[in-house]
Amino acid sequence: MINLLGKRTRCLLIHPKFSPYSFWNFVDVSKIVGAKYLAAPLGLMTVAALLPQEWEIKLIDTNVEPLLDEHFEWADLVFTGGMLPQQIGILDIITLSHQRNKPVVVGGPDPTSQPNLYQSADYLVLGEGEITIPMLLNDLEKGCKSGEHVSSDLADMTKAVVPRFDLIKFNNYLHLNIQFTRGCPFNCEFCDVIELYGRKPRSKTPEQIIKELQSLYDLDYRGHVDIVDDNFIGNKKNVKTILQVIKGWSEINNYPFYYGIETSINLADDDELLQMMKDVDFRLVFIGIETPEDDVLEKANKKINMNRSIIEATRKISSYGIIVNAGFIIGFDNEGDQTAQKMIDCIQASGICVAMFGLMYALPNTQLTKRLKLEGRLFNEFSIFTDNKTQIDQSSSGLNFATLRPRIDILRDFVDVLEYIYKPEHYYERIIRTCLNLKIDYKHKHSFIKILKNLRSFIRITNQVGFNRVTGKLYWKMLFCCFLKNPTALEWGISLSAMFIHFYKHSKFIIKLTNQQINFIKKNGEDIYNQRRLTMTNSQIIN
Ligand code: B12
Ligand code: SF4
Repeated sequence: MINLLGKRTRCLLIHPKFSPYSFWNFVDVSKIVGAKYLAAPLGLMTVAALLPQEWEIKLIDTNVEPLLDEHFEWADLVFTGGMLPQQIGILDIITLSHQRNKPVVVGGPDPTSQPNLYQSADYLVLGEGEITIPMLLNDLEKGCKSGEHVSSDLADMTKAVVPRFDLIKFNNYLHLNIQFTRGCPFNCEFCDVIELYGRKPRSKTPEQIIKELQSLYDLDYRGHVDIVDDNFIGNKKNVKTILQVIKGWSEINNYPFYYGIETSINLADDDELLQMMKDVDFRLVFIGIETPEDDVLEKANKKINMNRSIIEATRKISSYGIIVNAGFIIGFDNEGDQTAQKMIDCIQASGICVAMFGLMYALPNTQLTKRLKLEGRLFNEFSIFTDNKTQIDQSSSGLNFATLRPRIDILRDFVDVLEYIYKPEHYYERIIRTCLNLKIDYKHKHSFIKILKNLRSFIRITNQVGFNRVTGKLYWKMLFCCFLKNPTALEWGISLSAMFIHFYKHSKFIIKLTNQQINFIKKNGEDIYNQRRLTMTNSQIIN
């Protein structure tokens, strides 16, 4: 009999695999720089810090290492969880644990959004772990063999713990993640962040943030730190205080890190904030641009993006040495025939290279999903994944509802835009545009070893893209252009060229999947497609 709260409780945390076909799975790029996956599992590292620290804890991220029988044999208790695209993986881990008679605890964003799918877990621990993990521990102490621990309360971030960064091998990842705040003040109809984490940004204190940075520093991590806040500038006053404190700490520690963030586009309105970010070495931002059409934004309640020039905003941010990556969506209700062209113009003219262009996906529990359900347009089982080869993310599984505009038109537009933006000539044109806009004065300096590693990556990238029929000429042209006009941006030019290896492959894969759907609708009609989607997945229909 296992004593689950005994001193020697062995707890195995398993991070389920993401599909290698995902836009975000930079497998090829990771290989070039000697890593295995984009980012570390911050959720499970945080869970680990919330468990009794006298427990023995092991974290297996199946994106970077195999999950073995011996891991299960070692464990008394298994913890797993994650987001929607990890659904199949989470369910598999429940089965594997049960086959080995190990109790399993499940939590994280997808189980919180759709607990009904995970009833086979022994313990469901939903919502924010800071609130519900103590409830689980309490029940374990009482000897409960199963249970559901739910709370819609939001955690007090000033009491948040430092994640257990020591449980992972840093070299496996392109960058590390940390989180300062949760929540976003805006109210976009399609957004699940505000349903899960609320509209009032909650922040850790500057002292907590420094403690986290110091913890990474003490573990000898150097380089790229991604701040995965829902909206880093959700509370601008607060963020300025945080930046000031980070600046002081960075100066003392010789700028060990540079940063990436997720933010809303109104960052471009605040020069003071941009300068403060530059002073601390922020290099990347991810912005949900979604669509360049104001009337579409208005209907989706994404008003913060309206009445502004995306091109100007991107240029402004780049002028502070910060690269803009962005998300774009097609499939909003009130789009028209001009949508695709406007999207292409916006992406091309702004020079955004990392353009995550996907189909609208109604995520569980959003205002959009509720409206579509009321209108009788939401497909049954709209967010159940059963096939991880074709159900990957919003690009492969989007439009999980009956559309107002003919579905076939949206899908054709989707293909047209993807073909255009990831055509080598157009992508490389954007690299040049981005690199020429960047005014770089970076504070973090690479170590000698990192410079050698970068040199090795440069040789690998040049071998792959510089002597390649599709990208060869474009690559050399871009290198010469950057070298002559803005040599400080050369490193970015090379990195963005490396990313194209992935984007090119990924866009071809998504285009092929989408064309199968288009052909089915052409042959059978949209009504038949919609009827079948009520009970079948997209892949079951088209295959
Ligand atoms: C960083 C991030 C990413 C990174 C992933 C980093 C990585 N490790 O691979 C990238 C950019 C790749 C990404 C991509 C996507 N993401 Co994302 N992402 C995030 C973001 C912004 C932060 C995640 C994070 O680290 N949070 C901090 C940690 C501490 O929070 P947490 O993981 O939720 O963990 C807490 C609890 O959930 C709980 N918990 C977590 N796991 C477990 C397990 C157990 C057993 C227990 C008890 C508790 C527990 O305890 C923790 C402490 O409270 C979240 C939003 C958010 N605020 O979380 C979205 C989020 C997770 N992503 C989401 C989505 C939809 C996606 C995409 C599908 C589309 C998109 N938005 O781009 C893609 C698909 C990815 C793929 N590879 O296929 C949704 C998920 C919704 C859902 N129902 O599952 C979220 C919630 C919001 C959003 N719309 O973006 N994402
Ligand atoms: S700005 Fe982004 S995070 Fe905030 S509500 Fe809108 S989509 Fe969600």
